[in-house]
Amino acid sequence: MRVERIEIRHTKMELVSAFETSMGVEATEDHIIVRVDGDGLTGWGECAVEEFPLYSSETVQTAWSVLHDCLIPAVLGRRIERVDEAVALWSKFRGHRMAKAGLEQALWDALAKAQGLPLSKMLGGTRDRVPVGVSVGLQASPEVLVRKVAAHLEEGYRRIKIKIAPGRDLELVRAVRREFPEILFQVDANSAYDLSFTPLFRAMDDYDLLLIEQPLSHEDIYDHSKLQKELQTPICLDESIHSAADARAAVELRSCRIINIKPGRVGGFLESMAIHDFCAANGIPVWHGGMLESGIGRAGNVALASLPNFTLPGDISASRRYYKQDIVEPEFVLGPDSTMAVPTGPGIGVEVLPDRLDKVTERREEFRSS
Ligand code: SMG
Ligand code: MG
Repeated sequence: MRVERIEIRHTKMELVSAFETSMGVEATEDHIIVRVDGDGLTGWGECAVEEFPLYSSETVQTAWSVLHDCLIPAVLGRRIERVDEAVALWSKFRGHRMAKAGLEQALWDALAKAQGLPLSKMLGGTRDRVPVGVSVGLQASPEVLVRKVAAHLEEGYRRIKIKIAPGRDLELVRAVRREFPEILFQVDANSAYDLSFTPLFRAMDDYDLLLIEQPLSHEDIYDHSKLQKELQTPICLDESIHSAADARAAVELRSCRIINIKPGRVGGFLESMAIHDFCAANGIPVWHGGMLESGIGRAGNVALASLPNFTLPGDISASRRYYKQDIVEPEFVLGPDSTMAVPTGPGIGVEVLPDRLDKVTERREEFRSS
């Protein structure tokens, strides 16, 4: 296709309930939606950036600037037949992986539509339903958390992840495990600890956790190898893995036994697939993380999670768990046995609703090839 027009929008969507983690609390979610047009095709993507550099160093502002100054000029007016051609055009620009991933997704969507194929098939997906779970933020007390978990189990989620933070950890794990002895259960620290907390994590070995996600620094791989040696519970890395090279370092150092893949964090689906394949070849299970995406990003996440080595349930919940109204149709719903159906229509397989998108748009800019 010839890339004739690209539009970017800063969107702000109100969350159904505020999400608290060791990094802070958020009540609204800011992202960038990317639209690419060419040869009568339209592709959509989402940059999973946030308002502030808390989870990642990228923000709406940094991604906007890099899209505007570097990534969009690299592809606008060009003929792109395969996504790797676009990635080659912008690979000289370092970092800014969430910005790249949003534009990459829009190109994948358009190119999949050009072939009449669902994104899942383009990426090498092999399943029509993917196992999913829910990520529960920090709550006012262990009792409130237990009630919240009970409500999600009632909705049909079979895997629960809770957020932990220093001083709000073992007590929460104990409370949830006591109430629900059988559930698939894991924790996410979002980098809030250091090695001095090794005894705390060792104590978590008694609670049959599926994994402990990103206990140490967001930039660390080495200290995680020291911690993993002390634990029976697998460590799963999230923030520290930005590329297939990072995944290789983490696996060779034995810093983790499981990896969380988010296309935004690693720069897109191509890099996600490289991590997926490396992990598959090395006996490391992967699962799909979440960045509270709208239905546009979620459609991409579900497609990627249909690849064979995504064997653990993803942080991919129903649209309603995040937003009163999604900006796509059909919205994502929880299916039987805590699974979600992989869209089967061409591209991302959902329709973007223009009025809903307009309603949540804070700023918009359009680029046309001459
Ligand atoms: O999309 O369901 C979701 C959220 C999953 O916990 C989640 N994401 O570290 O894994 C993680 C966090 C990152 C976002 S917190 C602002
Ligand atoms: Mg995480």
